[in-house]
Amino acid sequence: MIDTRDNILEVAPETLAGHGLDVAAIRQDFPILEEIENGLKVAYLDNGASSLRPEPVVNSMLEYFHKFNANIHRGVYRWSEEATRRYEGAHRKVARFINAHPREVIFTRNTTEGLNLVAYSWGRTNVHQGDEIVSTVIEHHSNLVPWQILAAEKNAKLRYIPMTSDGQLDITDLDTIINEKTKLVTFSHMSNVLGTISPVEKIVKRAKEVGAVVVLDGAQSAPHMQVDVAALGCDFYAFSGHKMLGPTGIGVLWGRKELLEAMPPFLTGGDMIRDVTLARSTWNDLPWKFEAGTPSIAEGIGLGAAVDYLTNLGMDKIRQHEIELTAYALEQMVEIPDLTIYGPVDAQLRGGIISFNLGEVHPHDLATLLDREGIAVRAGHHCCQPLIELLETTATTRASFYIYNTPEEVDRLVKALYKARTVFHLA
Ligand code: C6P
Repeated sequence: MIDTRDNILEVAPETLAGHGLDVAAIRQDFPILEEIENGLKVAYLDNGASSLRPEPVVNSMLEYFHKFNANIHRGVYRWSEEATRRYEGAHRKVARFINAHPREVIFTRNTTEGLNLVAYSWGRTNVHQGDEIVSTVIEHHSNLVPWQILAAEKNAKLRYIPMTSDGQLDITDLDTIINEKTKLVTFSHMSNVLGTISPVEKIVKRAKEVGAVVVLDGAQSAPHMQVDVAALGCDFYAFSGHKMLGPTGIGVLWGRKELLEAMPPFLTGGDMIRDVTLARSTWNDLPWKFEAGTPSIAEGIGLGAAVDYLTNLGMDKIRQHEIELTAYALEQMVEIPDLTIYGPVDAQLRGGIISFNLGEVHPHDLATLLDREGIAVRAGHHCCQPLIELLETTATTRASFYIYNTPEEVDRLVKALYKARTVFHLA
């Protein structure tokens, strides 16, 4: 079989000089922000659900469609070779982005698929009756349901790290929760409801003491802070392209080479095999062993462009921008009567995510009112039903920030919340 995957290293993206983010310049790359709805520009504060895409990302995908649209790894003609080069190049860009080896970077559809891959492939091989799996009470359903199914299937026990009253992981009893029976510890790097950043170092240290494998759900952290998987000390790290300026339909699972090599494949079929006879098959090298079938080619290329864009801005500057914006928002929001804010009030302890409730007003009603003011937020349980129950509510409204959000947009949110107090007869 002809196989044209390449070993070309893309040129490292240059770093822009300067201090802080030039938000005005960034906004120029997002023409959607100029769209007018009901006479207003939209303040897009639903980045926790999905980010917007800048022109370089859109253009990188258009270029594929316009100039070298073809399947990868198979054709010896120029279009296919170029598509292969760009798609593989995106693996290298992502690898650099998280300080990993490209062979350990598997392109998936999203975080959900990455976590399921670990649960099915690593989990079903390594978790046995009587073993324990440790997760936390603040997890997204994507980092909960796969482990519930695995535990039920294997007759293993699922244990949870609890939460403090201000929405941080309570690691007081970590040494008991993670013990000699623990095979796997899995938790979100940053909560999508509370914004809380997890104490990775402490949990990883304890997990390693008992020889457990550590899975990090990076859906909310990879887009917003510098991630170095080697420094984090975890074994798997999953995230989604669409929350970090990339397209939907593409995500990443990073895993340690030794673990990935020892694991059976997750999905099987084309491209993930080395040799197939009627009797048996052998598997391709990493990462292709875990990328069965024709992948999301344009989306992979788009993710590569997104990573370039973020790298050019600088992840530390992005984090700093979000800390400032969150602190500015919290400072004003704590003053709003009847507003309950979930999670720690210190912006350093959280990402750019703020969940809240206004008196007894239903979050969907509040989100609808905010929409009329040109503010896009999410309302609901955010795919975290157990956590929402622990917060003793049924849903929250959530504002989540990114590189293009401004203090003026925060002011609009705050003003609209005061207006909501009047509309809903709280004032
Ligand atoms: N959270 C939100 O609005 P997918 O859907 O596979 O790209 O990501 C799943 C996922 C996993 N973990 C965390 C911490 C997440 O926040 C998400 C996605 C979105 O909060 C959609 S529910």
